[in-house]
Amino acid sequence: AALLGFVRAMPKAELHIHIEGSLEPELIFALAERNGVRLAYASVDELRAAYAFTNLQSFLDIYYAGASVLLTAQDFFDMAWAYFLRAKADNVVHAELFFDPQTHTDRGVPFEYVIDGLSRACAQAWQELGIRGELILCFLRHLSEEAAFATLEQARPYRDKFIGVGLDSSEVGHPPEKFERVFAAARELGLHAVAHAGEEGPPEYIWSALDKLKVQRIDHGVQALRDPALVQRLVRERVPLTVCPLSNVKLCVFKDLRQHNLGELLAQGLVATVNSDDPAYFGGYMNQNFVETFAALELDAGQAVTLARNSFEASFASAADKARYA
Ligand code: ES4
Ligand code: ZN
Repeated sequence: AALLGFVRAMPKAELHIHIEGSLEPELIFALAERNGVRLAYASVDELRAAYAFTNLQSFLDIYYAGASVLLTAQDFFDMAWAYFLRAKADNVVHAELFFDPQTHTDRGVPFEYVIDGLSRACAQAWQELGIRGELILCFLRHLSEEAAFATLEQARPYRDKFIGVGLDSSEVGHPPEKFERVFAAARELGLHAVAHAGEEGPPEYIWSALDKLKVQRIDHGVQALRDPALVQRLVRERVPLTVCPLSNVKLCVFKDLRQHNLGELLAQGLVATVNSDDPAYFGGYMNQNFVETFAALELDAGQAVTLARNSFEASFASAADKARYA
């Protein structure tokens, strides 16, 4: 209807997108061919058929396998450029891209190739598409604190090419406090800090992301509603939640989109945003997330405006860019 046209056309910021999760099956096969990488799947259709997930871990296993085709700086550029073209189609004007260097450096790909390809795509997105693209380096929480420190050390010469650090991968059993010291070191470098918390994990992980990692946003955070004192704090401090509705359904956090708590998060005054997470795996990019969620939860134009405003408020855009989008 008219509402959905309005939602599609709204300028918006995307704050929770794993760039490796934008790798479409067709590009996985094209890069496998180009690089002589052998895949465990015979065809695009066979690979797509494997995208039936029961929880976060069942997804991560396939997501890391897909990323194995990325070898050169050009591969990282091509992946991010394809994302920016999709972002343009959805009127995303500002995007903060997560990347997982350890997924690549652990396979022998130099950190430099990863950051060079991604940062060249960000520069071209601004020049040719008018989209501001920024990079956030994520530590894999299933790996050690020591490995995270080694990654931060590798990244230091490229400090000007990324704006922050994040924390992703297997949540349960890997609480934020495992990375307290490495986040302190990153903040010491003037980097922004965010963390996945309360996707599958308990509200306690949201508390420790705030108190131990001193993050500025919570990625997902949908489990916060289980803890009223936590909600009160998030509302009072206006801590944004980067919510990913289609992701949550695909990973069985909610049984279906009509069960999703986005409407309730907004009703309680939380600074919620809508994002795609891993769009190639979860059924769509930004506008697909908006349109399906608005239909399922019967959200209105006022909520659309709130979500778009929240996305810019929650972003790490410059004051000048925020003023332009306000
Ligand atoms: C992720 Cl959905 C999700 N959760 C945690 N870590 C991730 N890495 C990529 N997608
Ligand atoms: Zn995520």
